[in-house]
Parts: sequence; C-alpha cells; structure tokens
Amino acid sequence: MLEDDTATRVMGILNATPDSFYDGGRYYTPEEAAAHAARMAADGAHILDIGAESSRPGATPVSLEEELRRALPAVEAAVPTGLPVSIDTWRAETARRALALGAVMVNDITGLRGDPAMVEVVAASGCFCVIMHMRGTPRTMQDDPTYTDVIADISAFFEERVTYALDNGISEDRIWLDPGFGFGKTVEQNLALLRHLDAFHALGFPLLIGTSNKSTIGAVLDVPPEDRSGGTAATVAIAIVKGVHCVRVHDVKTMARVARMSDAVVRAAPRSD
Ligand code: HH2
Repeated sequence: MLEDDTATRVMGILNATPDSFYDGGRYYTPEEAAAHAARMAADGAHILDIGAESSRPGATPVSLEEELRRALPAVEAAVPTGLPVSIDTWRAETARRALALGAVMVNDITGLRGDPAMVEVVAASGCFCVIMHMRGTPRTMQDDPTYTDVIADISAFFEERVTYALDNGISEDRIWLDPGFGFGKTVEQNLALLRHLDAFHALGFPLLIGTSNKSTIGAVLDVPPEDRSGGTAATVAIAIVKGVHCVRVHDVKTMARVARMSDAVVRAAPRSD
C-alpha cells in the first residue's frame, strides 16, 4: 500500500454511524455509502476507512450485531471502487467478516487490546493493521489524561504493542502506527504530538494520523466541527512535513490537494547545489 513512497496516502473516512461527531448520519444507507465511497475515490483517496461505531469522547459502544448491520453493507459498497478498504473496528468478528468481503486493513483504535481474538484474525488473514494509541476507552479517555512524557509514553506503548503483534504472528510489513490524535489527550498534548511526530520514525513503521475536524482544532480556532477545514489543512500539512505516511480525513477533495501540495515541497529531490 506504500509502493510509491513519494506520495502521502489519503485515507477517506466513511462513518456508517448515526452519531459520529462530524459526518454522523450522512452515509448511513448502503446507497449513501456507495455514493460517498465513489466520490472519495474520484476526489483522490488512496484508502477508504469504514467505521460503524463512533469513538468520539464519551460515546457509548454499540452491540456487535448493530456494528455488523452498519459496517458490512458499507464495506460491500466501498470494495467496488477498487481502492483498498480498511475496517475501523476493535471487534475481531467485525474485522473477520469485513476482511471476507474484501477489506485489506484493520484499523483498531484499541491497538489490539479491545478484543483478545483480534490479533489472530489479523495474523491469519495477512491484512494490514493500524495500531493506534488511546489512553483508556472512548468513554473514559478524556478523564484527566496525564503522561510522564506524552511522546515517550506513546513510543513505549507502540514498542509493547508491536512486540505483541509480532509474537502473535502479524508480519512486520503489515503494521502501521497511529499516535491517536484526540484519544485521551489534552489540547496541549495533541499539539505536542503533531510537533514531535517525527520522533515516532525511530520505531521503523509507517505512520498514520487522524486530525480531521477534531476538537483540538475547534479549541484553538473556537469554531464548530463544520468550520474546521482550514485548521485541518494546517495539521495535514504539518504532519506531512513531519514525515507521516498517511492522513485520515473527511474532506478528501480538499485534503488530497493539501497533501499533494505539501508533498511537492517536502518530497522533492534533494538539492544538488
Ligand atoms: N479517529 C477517529 C476514528 N478512528 N482511527 C485512527 N487510526 N486514527 C484516528 O485518529 C481515528 C480513528 C475519530 O474520528 P471520526 O471517525 O471522524 O469520528 P467518530 O469516532 O465520531 O465516528
């Protein structure tokens, strides 16, 4: 999925949820999901990420049955675009069923901690896997998030999780890491994460980040979710300067342009003079 390493990958978000903080309720039916997937493909997405359970702070988990009912038709709607499809879930059964329908990546916001069966599903399928950092669960993650050193603590978490993944049969070349912008971090900690994103390169895995329209942008700019495009663009450009491999975004058309423009500056051939 990273064959041509000159371009930042754009992961388009498709939330088949009624309650996501930004696009809740918009792509709920299979027809809406298919139309949105096709639009994101036309707009320059490289990967489509399907989620069926909101992870916004304080969100209540849905049942497995409900997650399957929402996610599987959306995966079926996204696969025909021909783009790699990622399933945003922490449940092994949802991952297994989505992979059987053609998904090729599991995006697990719990970093393979939410369901003990997940590691085996990922290892057996040979799919890609995003290991994301989150402190606590979506319900509890914003209760007084404290770290000794946010970057060092997340790095230590990644080291432990990567060891777990490798020990359980996931191939090294299938692992991507995501520091979890907005997951159990204060505004200051989220900004520090972006500022020091390059520190995670030492671990040797592709990096993904999802800043799109999140509340840290709202806190800095004092604007509601639907008015955070400029702030999102700034975070995407900065993440690319810091060497991220993939950005997870809602507005693919605009952010694909931000990514291409940033790439043109950052990934140009080194100066020969
Ligand atoms: N953020 C959200 C959900 N999944 N996955 C990864 N790897 N990284 C992220 O930053 C990330 C994620 C939350 O954003 P969104 O899907 O737009 O909202 P909601 O959880 O309310 O559906």
